[in-house]
Amino acid sequence: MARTSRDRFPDDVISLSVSESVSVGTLLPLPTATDPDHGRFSVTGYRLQADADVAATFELVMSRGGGDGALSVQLEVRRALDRELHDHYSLRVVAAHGDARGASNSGSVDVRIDVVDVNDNRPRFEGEGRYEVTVPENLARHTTILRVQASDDDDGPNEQVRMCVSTIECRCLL
Ligand SMILES: [Ca+2]
Ligand SMILES: [Ca+2]
Ligand SMILES: [Ca+2]
Repeated sequence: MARTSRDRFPDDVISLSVSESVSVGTLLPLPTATDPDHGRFSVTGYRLQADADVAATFELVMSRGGGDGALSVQLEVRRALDRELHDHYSLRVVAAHGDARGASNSGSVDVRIDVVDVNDNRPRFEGEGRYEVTVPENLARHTTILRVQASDDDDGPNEQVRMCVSTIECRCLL
């Protein structure tokens, strides 16, 4: 029996979104490839094509279940995500089959994983977050005596900074 058909995924490219606060061990669903051939030429496994960093972050988990015994595949999050370090990952999942003569006619799907931001960073003032300024006693009213700047590593509304002023200490030097 000659192999005549490619293993096929429903789409060539898929996109997933996952929160950067996702727990290690979380499983992300992937589409299952189908193979028009039968027997030893059916889909028997999946393998990951990715660089070392991606491969250390995600791992394929295969299971065979359901009434038809089809082999399903999921992506397991292997280590904590941090959107501020990596906001997306790209990898390829290749469907393997029973024919050991090579992968030239295997099907594949390219997966893009976007890491969704959570508000896990506080605003930081430039410098050490401590400012000192000396002003003359006859300073004119409404004179600008200090400018401060703060930034936040998060994204979108999570990086917006709101400032207020409070008096924490007032010393009068005689
Ligand atoms: Ca983070
Ligand atoms: Ca923030
Ligand atoms: Ca964040």
